[in-house]
Amino acid sequence: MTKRALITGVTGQDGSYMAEFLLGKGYEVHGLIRRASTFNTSRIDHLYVDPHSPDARLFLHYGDLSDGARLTTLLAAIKPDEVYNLAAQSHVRVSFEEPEHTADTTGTGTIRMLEAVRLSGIQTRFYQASSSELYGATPPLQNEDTPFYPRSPYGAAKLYSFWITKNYREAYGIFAVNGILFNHESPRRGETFVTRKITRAVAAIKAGMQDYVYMGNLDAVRDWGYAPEYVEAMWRMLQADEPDDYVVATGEGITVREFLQTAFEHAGLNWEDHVRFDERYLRPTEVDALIGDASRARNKLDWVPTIRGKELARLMVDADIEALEHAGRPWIDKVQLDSWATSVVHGAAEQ
Ligand code: NAP
Ligand code: F7E
Repeated sequence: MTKRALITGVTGQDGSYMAEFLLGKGYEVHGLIRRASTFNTSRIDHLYVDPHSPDARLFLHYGDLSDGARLTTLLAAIKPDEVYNLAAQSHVRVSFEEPEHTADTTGTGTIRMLEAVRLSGIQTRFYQASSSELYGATPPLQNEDTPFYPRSPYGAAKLYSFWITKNYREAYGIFAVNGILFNHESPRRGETFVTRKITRAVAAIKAGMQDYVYMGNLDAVRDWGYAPEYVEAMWRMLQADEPDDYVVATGEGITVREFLQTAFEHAGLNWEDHVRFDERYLRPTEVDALIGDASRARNKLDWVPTIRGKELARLMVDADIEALEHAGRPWIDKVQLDSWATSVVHGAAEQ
């Protein structure tokens, strides 16, 4: 029997890799997308097959985590075997500017999804995208027993989602799991997260399109892993015999400064010549250090990461240099090239 999955946040970094992964496993994949005035499906366009075709296995549905009635109707209609709740306002700095919206999407959105599962009465397995931001001020190493201390509206919203997922598991017997994922990146990472901001800037500086990139706190330590490996961990959680919560991390932390240095050096550049400080990128409360202990995932799910921090930096620099070279081809409209440069320099209200 073909398995059916529903992915919220299918247009995001993780959602796109998850769709790819599940299609590769023979699943029928349904994705929730938000209506926008411009196309927002660039990360999954390569997976799309006209739904009229008998070969189509990816189906997209309009919806929003703020619209509980729509989520309930969709769950009942699709009857998925597995739900991956990946949608969220996922930017920590932005959550200080839009705390209420973040609470509504990243927090309350989860209860709307869980209610949709409960009310549909179907036996679906539910994955909640929890985050290492739950640990916040609690120092590393962090594992499933480490106390939570969130440091942002984003972290606080994810804390609610973590506990309500656990509560629905205990109260209603739903196979609901939390993946407590540490930072994970890729060439598809949103352009305003620090890794991608850096690797895009390296590509643009190398190409002579800009001279500087403006950054905030370079002392923060993060445990950066590779997103395609992390979506496999999510899937493994839903294949387990019993529902549980799992840390997913590489176990190695490096500073933002070390990531910068590695990325610039990989392109033959000295980062100190090109990086400037802008306090705009500081946060009212910072998370100093996140390094995860993923022993439970290794022991129970047989999940082991292979790509970490500095290797990831090099991989992402290569991808952004190549992307820019493609954008610079003569048959591409110059406007596209300009808009790349402009968005790197001005950051399009970047964080
Ligand atoms: P992302 O690239 O920012 O993607 C977020 C997705 O959520 C996008 O598809 C976005 O749609 C969708 N979305 C946002 N608000 C929505 C709403 N109100 N209704 C429906 N969809 C909405 O995030 P990601 O990096 O893939 O992360 C996936 C999930 O894991 C998120 O929940 C994030 O908080 C969590 N997480 C991420 C990391 C990490 O390091 N990447 C670590 C731990 C946890 P649009 O494309 O239309 O904006
Ligand atoms: O910041 C510092 C910043 O925005 C990492 C999300 O996926 O992972 C992500 O949250 C660090 C922070 O990610 C800039 O202060 C310095 O210490 O890439 P980031 P994040 O806040 O760790 C967690 C696990 C999630 O769950 C989230 O969804 O880098 N930093 N200078 C900067 N950060 C940004 N964005 N821009 C800067 O200029």
